[in-house]
Amino acid sequence: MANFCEYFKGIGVNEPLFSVLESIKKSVRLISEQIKKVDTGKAGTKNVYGEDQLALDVLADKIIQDEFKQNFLIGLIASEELPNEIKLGDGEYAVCYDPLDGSSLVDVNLAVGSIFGIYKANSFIGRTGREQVAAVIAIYGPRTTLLVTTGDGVVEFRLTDEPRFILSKKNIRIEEGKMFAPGNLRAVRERKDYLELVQWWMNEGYTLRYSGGMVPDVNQIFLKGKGIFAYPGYSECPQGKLRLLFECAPMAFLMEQAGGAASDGRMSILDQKVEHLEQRTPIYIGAKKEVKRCERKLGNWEMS
Ligand code: P6P
Repeated sequence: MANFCEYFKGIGVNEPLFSVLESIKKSVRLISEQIKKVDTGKAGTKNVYGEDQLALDVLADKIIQDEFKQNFLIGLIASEELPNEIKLGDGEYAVCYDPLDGSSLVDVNLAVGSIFGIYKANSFIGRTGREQVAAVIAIYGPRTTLLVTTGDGVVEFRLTDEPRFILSKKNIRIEEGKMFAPGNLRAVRERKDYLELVQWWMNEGYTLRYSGGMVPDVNQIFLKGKGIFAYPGYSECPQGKLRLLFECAPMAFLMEQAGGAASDGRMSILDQKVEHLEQRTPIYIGAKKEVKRCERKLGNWEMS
């Protein structure tokens, strides 16, 4: 099987973008090694959302920052764990990332992930996800894998014992099939539209697949080639919990590249403009037909 370099050179990815992907790849390998051995306790600090940071959150962020600071092509970064975007230099690439999404799942030994969105920009403010030139998710599970798109479809790489990332799946596509990942289920207490949709999925015999980690939950949709992940808003958080820039936009780019869709209930996630780094959005991501169903059933909800 092709390795990371052979694959991207083979599809004509230019040297600068490949160099950025290499920096991401190396940081993922280092994080994968640390997850296995580092304490899963709290770091004693909070992120910009007031959420307790775990030692692993802080460590993963440091690993990524250290890697990116060594790549002069990366001129701007933004991390879900930091309050502001950081200018590193004059590099043409801007990389936003969630260093360890779902990190609290590590202490119950469930899979977690990292999420990266790559732009050519000198600020993330004002961008839309459609401007991304690449997106990567890393899944730290029984295996460490990467799903990558540079705008030419979606492929998977698997980390071997060498360690090396080898191409493990090409041309990942989303078709149809009955699998659902209903996030924020607590919302059904007030959102009858969501309650009715969840009941519809159950009555139709959909298979429930929800771990509480967005990366493994959406990765499952990519690899099974079917399904829908939903995380709606409700009165306590009208825009939902998930962040546009760090989580939803990179996932949406990958999903559209695999023939799926991602919506906030009314428009493509990729067409939402980033007004501020902490921006959250409801998200319905997966097979096109499933996303359309969510738009029909949930798209008219307004905070009452
Ligand atoms: P809930 C993890 O904390 C996360 O940010 C996503 O990875 C995941 O999809 C979501 O929150 C889970 O949220 O409300 O089910 O705990």
